[in-house]
Amino acid sequence: MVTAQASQAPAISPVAIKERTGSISTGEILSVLKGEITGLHIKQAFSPELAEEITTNFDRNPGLKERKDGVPGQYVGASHYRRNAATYFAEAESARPFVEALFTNLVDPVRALFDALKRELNKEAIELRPARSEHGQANICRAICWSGAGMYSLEPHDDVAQVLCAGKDSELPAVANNTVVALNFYPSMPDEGGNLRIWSHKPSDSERRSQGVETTGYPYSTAYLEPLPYHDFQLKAGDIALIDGGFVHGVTRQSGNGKPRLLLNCFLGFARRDLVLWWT
Ligand SMILES: O=C(O)CCC(=O)C(=O)O
Ligand SMILES: [Fe+2]
Repeated sequence: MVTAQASQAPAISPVAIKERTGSISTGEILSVLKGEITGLHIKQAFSPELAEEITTNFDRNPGLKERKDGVPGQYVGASHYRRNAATYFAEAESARPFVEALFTNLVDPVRALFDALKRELNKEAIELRPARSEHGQANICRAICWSGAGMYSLEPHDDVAQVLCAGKDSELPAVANNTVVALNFYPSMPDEGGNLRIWSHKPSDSERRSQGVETTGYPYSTAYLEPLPYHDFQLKAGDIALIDGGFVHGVTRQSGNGKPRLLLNCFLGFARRDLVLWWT
């Protein structure tokens, strides 16, 4: 039975991590999109003043809601997770004014990144645009505070299962043939905890099935992940992190001064050689 047991152990995939301080470059974003870098952490990538103003706009946002899809958190915007294309894009359309209100009178740092990436990709005849359908199109990002009460404020998961299951009428499943990149901006962080943890494991379809998470990618158990090495990104307000969302990742419990952990997030990836889509 040794062989049967060995085949159940999660496969280890090496992670390539890059961490530095400064402005993010479009070349680095492309390296994550191409799968050359697994995790990119840019410290002090946007200003503390901008970070604080976005956090205030989140706290006061009339579109702030509690998540009701089994993942504990408060959010502004729309999530395609466990939704079909019609529902997701309709929600994205109705949430748009609230997402825009996060950036009232500010230079939106997420849009600035996409504008720069778009110029770079256009030079290679690659289009960059939001995912869309007859029901609407994706917003630039969503804003979320995770509120899981256990060891993780966001349980370990992968971002690919939800893309594979986005529905036949959706543009998204094509992206799962390539790297699904999660793009994360952190406007507010507690002094301790709230690390983004990435495990050296990119589950296959059969590994997902063995864990019963083939349609959601969420959550992977502590027992399943126990034998695997991991890397913790220790984030501060003003940081940006990009990861290959196919790798299992989660957010450690936060402690410290009670400052909220606020995330601006979206996903992006190649749907075709000449098309990069983003969605939330
Ligand atoms: O909050 C984070 O750092 C990660 C968020 C995440 O994994 C997700 O939104 O899928
Ligand atoms: Fe994720």
